[in-house]
Amino acid sequence: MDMVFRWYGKKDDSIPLQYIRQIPGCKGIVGMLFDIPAGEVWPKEKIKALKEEIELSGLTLKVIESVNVHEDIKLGLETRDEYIENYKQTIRNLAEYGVEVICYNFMPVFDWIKTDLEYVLPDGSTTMAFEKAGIEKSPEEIIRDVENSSGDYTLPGWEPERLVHVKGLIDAYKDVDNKKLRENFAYFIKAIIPTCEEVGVKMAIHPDDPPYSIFGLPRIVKNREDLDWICTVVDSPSNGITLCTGSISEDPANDVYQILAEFTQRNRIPFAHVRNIKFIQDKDFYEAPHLSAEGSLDMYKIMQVLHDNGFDGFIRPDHGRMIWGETGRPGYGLYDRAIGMSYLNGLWEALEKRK
Ligand code: CS2
Ligand code: MN
Repeated sequence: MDMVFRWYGKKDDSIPLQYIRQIPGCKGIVGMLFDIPAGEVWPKEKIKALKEEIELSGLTLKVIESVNVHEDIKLGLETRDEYIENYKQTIRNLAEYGVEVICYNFMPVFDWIKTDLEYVLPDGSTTMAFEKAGIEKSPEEIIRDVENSSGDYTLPGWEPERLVHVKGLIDAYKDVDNKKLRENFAYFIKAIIPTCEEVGVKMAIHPDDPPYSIFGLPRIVKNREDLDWICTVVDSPSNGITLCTGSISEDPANDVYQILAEFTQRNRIPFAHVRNIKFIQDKDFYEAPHLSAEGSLDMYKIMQVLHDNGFDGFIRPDHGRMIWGETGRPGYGLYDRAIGMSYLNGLWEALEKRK
């Protein structure tokens, strides 16, 4: 198991790599090139520069999150072939610089949706939350809220230049139901997996967040059955999952422990996002501190299932709260994610030493 930490790059992340290096047990960076629009090839020089910068601070770059999938691929438009070719070239370029895992998602229009990015907890820290009442707002209102509370930061999947077209994007999906989206996914994954196998890269799809339909948009990474279908449509270890414990658990019908056990046994989880959530009522929740006692998930059990089924991929703590006066990109401060990583490392050590 390798513990890694997400970082947005020198220009887009205020956390110095050296600080990340100081988190005990942190081995590497989950990196990205923030300024390359979906559909374009990630240039080798930029990948090389990123890798060198990260390695200079004593960390590794083996995981990328995300290489985003162009909307035309998800919509199944004729132009998709060109974007798929570019995607394959990006995979080759990343492999050349030692990348082993590429996290991505296949969510129409929105990468993830929360209704509150500064939900205040009793201890005064802030976190992200999702409340159904909030989703009754229009997509435009939600976007405005996200933009207002994200300050100077661009959130992944919420690039302003893309979101001005949101209404048109949502309309474009009116003829794409879950069945059609699955077909479009199958077309994409069948096209890219041979390249991944050739260069030794594992694709790792992130579950939909939240894992049910929003604004009438189709969703195909919601539950065990969807994950099974994905793993079966191309039966290769290169066609894997980023098992995000928070996202998948946002539907209380999903049994996160069972899903982790099954797909670890099937060798299809090269990357795990491990975080806790706390249900407020029904499906409403906030992103809780990682500690089991603070949320609705049993984090010991999550780590135990991974450990006991021989998990040997990458793990990162997922979103953290904003604490100790820190400001910045919601979910991606330094402190609470560092605390989360230490806690997960502690659980893992206990599991290793347990008789
Ligand atoms: C992440 C997702 O920050 C997050 O919520 O878990 O945005 C994730 O990076 C993407 O869905 C992966 O493509
Ligand atoms: Mn996640």
